[in-house]
Amino acid sequence: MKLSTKITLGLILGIIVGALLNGFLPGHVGFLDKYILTPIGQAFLHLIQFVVVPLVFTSLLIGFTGLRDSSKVGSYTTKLLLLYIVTSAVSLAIGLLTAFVLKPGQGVSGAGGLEAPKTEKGQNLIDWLVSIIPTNPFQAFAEANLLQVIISAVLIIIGIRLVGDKAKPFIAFSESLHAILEKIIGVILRVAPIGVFALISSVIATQGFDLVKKLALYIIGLLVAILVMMLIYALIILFIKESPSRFFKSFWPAFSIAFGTASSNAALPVALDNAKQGYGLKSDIAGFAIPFGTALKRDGAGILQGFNAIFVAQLFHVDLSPAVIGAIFISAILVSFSTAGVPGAGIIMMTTVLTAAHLPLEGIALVAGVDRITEGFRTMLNVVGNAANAVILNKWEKE
Ligand code: DAS
Repeated sequence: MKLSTKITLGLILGIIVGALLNGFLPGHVGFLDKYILTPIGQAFLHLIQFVVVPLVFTSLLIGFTGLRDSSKVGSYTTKLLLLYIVTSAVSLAIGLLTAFVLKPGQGVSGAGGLEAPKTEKGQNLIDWLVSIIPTNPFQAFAEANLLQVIISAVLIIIGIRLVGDKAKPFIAFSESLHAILEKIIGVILRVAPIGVFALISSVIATQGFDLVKKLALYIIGLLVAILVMMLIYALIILFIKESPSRFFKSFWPAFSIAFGTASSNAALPVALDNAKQGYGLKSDIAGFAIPFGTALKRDGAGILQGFNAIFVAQLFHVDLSPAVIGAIFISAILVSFSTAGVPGAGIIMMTTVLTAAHLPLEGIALVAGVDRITEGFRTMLNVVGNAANAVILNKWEKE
């Protein structure tokens, strides 16, 4: 059986088993989740995170040191940023529109009495730009700060180009490390079906469904917006004369791991493999675009922030003036670029958007309870957007 089929089976079985546990063994769920499902799921997440940082570093290094034309680094970065800004604006607009049309916040009783969970206040743009420059490459590696790892790699690549022959042993070492990491990924992926099974069944088994019923329109609205954006990507791929079905088939292992783990970072090693071996992207493009997108590109997070802000405004009967909508739009785009690729990151960033639009933070407490239900889908969209933009760049470069 193919790996992607096994992972899909793991997901489906996880949903069924989780629902059965939730429905028929509610008294035992706590024990089963604490001692079996969560440890297995976390162990799998740790295994896959083990390869992320060295893999990003070595694939960038191999990709760019192999290039004759060093201006490619700048050209890939500019083109990708341009694509990201346009597609992120589209996804955010879809999130806002869906919330305006479905009105998920109307008729829901407010979050009165609930306290907003502790969330971080986001940085402003200039602070953020300064913060992505690493002061210590080892710290960037140790903290798995992907943007800093990428910038460290680019600086080292510049050094390698200037040094010439003396850098050859370092490049040979990186190539060897990269080959080893690829083999390790192959081994880890053999247990992926069990890992995603444990993660998904844990989510469903421990979910309280009263809140889900109360916020049904919120959940449905988010899922609709995510689906529409995925369809738009399928259309864009068709438009550039590539095959959407080949795209979704080749990247399915990465998409399903994103869904199961709710972490774009965890899906990165698989996405990289799918891009090169599965879809056949040019190796230097895949090696740059996939890590770059994993660090920056989050369509699902943008949709979440836009949709959620309108939801909170409806919940607390706040008038949405053009100035408020503008504040939501700009802050949500920036937040989508700085949301980490780890579970729960979207919720942490909500404060920034709500504060920018002067909306009450109490809404976060209400939606935090159902966030994990939609998070798998939005993380999947994050990876879909990342992969699709890499495919577009590949085509753009070919032409
Ligand atoms: N779960 C996240 C991701 O890994 C981001 C989010 O919470 O929106 O992509």
